[in-house]
Amino acid sequence: MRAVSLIGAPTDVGASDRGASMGPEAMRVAGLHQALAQRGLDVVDRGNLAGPANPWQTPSSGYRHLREVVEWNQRVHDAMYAELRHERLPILLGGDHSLGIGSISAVARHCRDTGRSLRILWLDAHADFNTSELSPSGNIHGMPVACLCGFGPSELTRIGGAVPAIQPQWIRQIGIRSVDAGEKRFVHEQGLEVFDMRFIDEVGVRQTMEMALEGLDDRTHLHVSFDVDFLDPEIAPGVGTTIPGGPTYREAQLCMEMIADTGRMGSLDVMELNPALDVRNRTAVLAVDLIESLFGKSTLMRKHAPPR
Ligand code: Z70
Ligand code: MN
Ligand code: MN
Ligand code: MN
Repeated sequence: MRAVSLIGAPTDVGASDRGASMGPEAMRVAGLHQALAQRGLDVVDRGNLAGPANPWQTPSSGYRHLREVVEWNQRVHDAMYAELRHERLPILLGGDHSLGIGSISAVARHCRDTGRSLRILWLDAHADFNTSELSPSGNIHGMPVACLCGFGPSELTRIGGAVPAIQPQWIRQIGIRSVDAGEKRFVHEQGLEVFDMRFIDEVGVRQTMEMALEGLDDRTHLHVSFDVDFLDPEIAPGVGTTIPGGPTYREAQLCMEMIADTGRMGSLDVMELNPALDVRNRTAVLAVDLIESLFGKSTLMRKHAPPR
């Protein structure tokens, strides 16, 4: 698919830190549209979705702003699904990561429609696998993976028309380094495949990504959910929660280059960019650079595959 659509979802209702609502505009200012157009893609910017304001309240019954999160996710679902139906590759510009529920449930629906299998790469410092019982914060951006797997309030789990929207075995989590105690037990119980930072330190990005991308075929739709806090805070300060010990610039580039080499990416989320905490928009500029790699920018044409 060479046609790409940008969808802005300017909200931080799923978080307790404010500012991810400015993410879409920062990505535009960093030149995302032009960078992709320069790669020969047909790029359309659909502008920003509209939704309820952030009411800035404490959690109630275990969730902060559940009603608003549901509404935003319904709109994200509809917008992503419409692009997929038109054979365009949607790029969701977040916005906090709770919107991964609407995005990925739309992708899963599209895969059911078209008889494809789905592989999800979840690039994040966090597992985002909390439930309201397990969550220390009530913030729904810590819960999208659980909701997609059917563990969450029905208003969120049913957005894509099938419950659960996805199976845990379809997911590969990469770069994880901050997981809450109850969440950790639940990740193990559900058998999520997690390549955490220790794994990456021990085997390296190359082998990690080979494992995460194993088994794709020409019927696989690959969805990449990129939480910008995946990156090391030294290179990416513009996120709500900086967690030390993330991938370096080159490690992150290699992840993206190896994803591009599969030729299977059919949809992308770029989430949790927080311009209020950034330094001269450098995190947005870095995100654009990494997205260019996801779409096949490479330093040189390669003559040889490197030895194993
Ligand atoms: C913690 C929670 C979180 C950011 C996700 C953190 C969740 N596990 N934080 N993304 N930035 O509150 O559930
Ligand atoms: Mn398709
Ligand atoms: Mn996340
Ligand atoms: Mn995160």
